[in-house]
Amino acid sequence: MTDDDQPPSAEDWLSTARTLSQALPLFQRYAGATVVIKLGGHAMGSDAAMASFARDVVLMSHVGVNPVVVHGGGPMINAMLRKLGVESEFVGGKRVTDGATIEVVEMVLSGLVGKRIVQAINAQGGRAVGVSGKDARLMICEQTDPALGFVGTPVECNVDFLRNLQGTRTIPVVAPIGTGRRGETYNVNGDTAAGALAAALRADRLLLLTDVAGVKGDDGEVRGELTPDEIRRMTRDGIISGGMIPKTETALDAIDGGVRAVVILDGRAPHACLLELYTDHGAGTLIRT
Ligand code: X2W
Repeated sequence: MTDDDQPPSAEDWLSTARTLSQALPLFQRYAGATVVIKLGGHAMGSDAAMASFARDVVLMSHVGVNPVVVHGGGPMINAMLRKLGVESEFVGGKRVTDGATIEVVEMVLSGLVGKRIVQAINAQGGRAVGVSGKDARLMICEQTDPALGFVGTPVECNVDFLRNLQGTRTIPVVAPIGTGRRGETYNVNGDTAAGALAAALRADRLLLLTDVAGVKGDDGEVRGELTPDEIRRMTRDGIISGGMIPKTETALDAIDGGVRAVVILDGRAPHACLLELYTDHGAGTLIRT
C-alpha cells in the first residue's frame, strides 16, 4: 500500500475502506456455507505460507463461512518412516500399511501435522481443534483391500459432531485416521477423507489444495471449469492420468454424494482459498454439473 518508510496516507486508507466495502457482496455469497478444505502434504510450505493459509481460513470463518480443514501429510510420513528405518510402498496411490506403519502414520498425522495447522490457525486469532476420525467416531471405516493392510474407506461420518463445533465457531482440523467397528486404526487417504466428510456435510465447496495448478486439458492448459462428464471422457482418453486420477475420482464421488462443487487448485499459490471463493479470477479447476 505504501513504501516501508512512509506511513499510509488518507488516500491509502480510503482505498482500504473501498476494498472492504466492495467485498460485502462477495462475503454475503458464502455466508453460512460449509467449505471443506483439503490441505495436502505437498501443499504445506514454509511457516510463512502456513501462516498465510491459516489467516485466510480465519478470515473465512469471521465472514460467516464454516471451514472444515482436512489435511494430508504423505511427505511427512515418508520422512519419519525413513528416520525409523521402516520401508513403505504405494499401490494405486495408497500406502500399504502394516502394524508398524499405522503407528507412525497416526503419530505423524494426528500429532505433528495436525497440531502444526491448529497452532497456525490459533496464532491468527481463530479457534481450531485438531481431531482424527477416531474422535467422536467422526470417521468409521472398513478395510479398503486386504492387500493394503490397515487402509480404510470411510463408511459412516459423524457430521453432528462437526456441526456442533461449527455452532461455536470452532474450526475442525481433521487428520485422516479412521476407526474400525472393532476398534482398529485405519490410514485413510487424505483426499478420500475430505471427499467423504464433504459429502456427509453436503458441503457447498470442497477445495482440494495440492501442488499442481489444476486439471490440464488436451492442449496442456489448466481448464477453469469441467463437468463430471468431461472428466470421465478425459480419463477414458488418457488426458487425465497418474496422480490426478485419485483427485478427480474424489471430486466425482463428492459431487455424486451431494457436494455442490469441487475445486482442484495449487495450495502453494498465495491466498489460493480467498482467490477461489471471493474473486472472479478463481484458481484451479472448478468441477460441477
Ligand atoms: C496417506 C495419508 C496421508 C495423505 C499416506 O499414508 O500417505 C494412504 O495412502 P497427502 O499429503 O494428502 O498425500 N494414506 C492410505 O493422504 O497425505
